[in-house]
Amino acid sequence: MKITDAKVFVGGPGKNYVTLKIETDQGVYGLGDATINGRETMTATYLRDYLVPNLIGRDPRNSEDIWQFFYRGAYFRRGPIAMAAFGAIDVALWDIKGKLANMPLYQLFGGKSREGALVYAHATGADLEDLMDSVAWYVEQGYKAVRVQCGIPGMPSASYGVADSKGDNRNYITDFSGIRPKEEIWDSERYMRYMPGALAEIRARFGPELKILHDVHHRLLPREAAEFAKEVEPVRLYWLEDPTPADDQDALKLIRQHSTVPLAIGEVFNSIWECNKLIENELIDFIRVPVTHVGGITHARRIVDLAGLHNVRTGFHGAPSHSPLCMAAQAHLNAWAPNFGIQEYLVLGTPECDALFPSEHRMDQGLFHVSDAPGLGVDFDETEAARYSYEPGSLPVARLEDGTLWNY
Ligand code: KDG
Ligand code: MG
Repeated sequence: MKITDAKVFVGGPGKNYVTLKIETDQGVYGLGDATINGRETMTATYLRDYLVPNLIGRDPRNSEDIWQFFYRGAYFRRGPIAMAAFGAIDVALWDIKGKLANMPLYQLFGGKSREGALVYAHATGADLEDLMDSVAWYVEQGYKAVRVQCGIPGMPSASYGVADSKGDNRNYITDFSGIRPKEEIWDSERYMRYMPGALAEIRARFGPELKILHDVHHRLLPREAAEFAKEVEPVRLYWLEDPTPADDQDALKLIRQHSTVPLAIGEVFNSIWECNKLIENELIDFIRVPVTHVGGITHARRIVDLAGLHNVRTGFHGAPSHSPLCMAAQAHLNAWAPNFGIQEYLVLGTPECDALFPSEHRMDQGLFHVSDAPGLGVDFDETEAARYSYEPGSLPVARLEDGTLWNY
């Protein structure tokens, strides 16, 4: 069996999804996602110029050898672009493997460990009242876990992840269009004075059962993060995400020494080498890697297994930066992984997105039910894809009030 062609598509409804389709001489094809927010043309170019020419003629069933060829064969290893590009290839090869076996991918991993995987939704508000309405909307839809982000009084611009309306019709206040990033102003002191009380009010309003998550989005210094984590302990968060950048990994010890709040980190990591020490030293509780950005299923499984040995659960990244193909790869891992925790959920559900990526995956009452179709269980409609093209866009940057560039 041989790979005969591989095509790369860039575009989608409101997002520059980078979609890879690998074709074979047996008519079976596989799909993968190489979307990387704000850098989409780079994974597309890496695939088209370097990886695809090296794929043609290979046996698609040898996904491990192909992974090793691209990883070890690239003398300058890793990095987000390379790993996301192999990630798309790897997921597409697993899709082919599942279709050849006539089995959904979770069966190839070891079968289902659960029916329905817990997901969390994004509730946001320009202010706390607006956020409370947004949380209430998700609770009414049956969600059991909700991430909460709201505007901070007096903060000159929106804080991370805030949207201006409720329910499923939300627009992030930040404008992601244009190649030059928008700039937001951040103030850690205002945030630290306001947010612990706001989280306590959310807990008081929604009671003990709701799983509440909060994303600090790398904005605090390690000492501030430790103080914040200590202060929010009574809220009993399901997790506190990215309280400080994980570049300085030893700094996370400071948070652990001062608080038992569960920590979720890793959405910007692209290999096991960025999280093995955090996992082995049990400095985190949830590993947030997105499957395609860590080189696909082959490498993600190694991270999941290592995490399982150290009581670290999965909480795969699922922001709209990933297409339903990445989400499907994660859904199959979520169905199987003995150390599954929760899945971030945003992508599936809009009619345009469903038309581009048809699938039988189903969300019900805050649980994700993986499809039993062979392979990933998601297709890609090339006629729909022809409606879209690359739109220049960029993630914003953050500055302090005095102009100092900060962590976004
Ligand atoms: O691409 C960057 C976004 O996906 C990221 O900012 C979202 O922090 C995020 C999250 O937790 O989903
Ligand atoms: Mg995050």
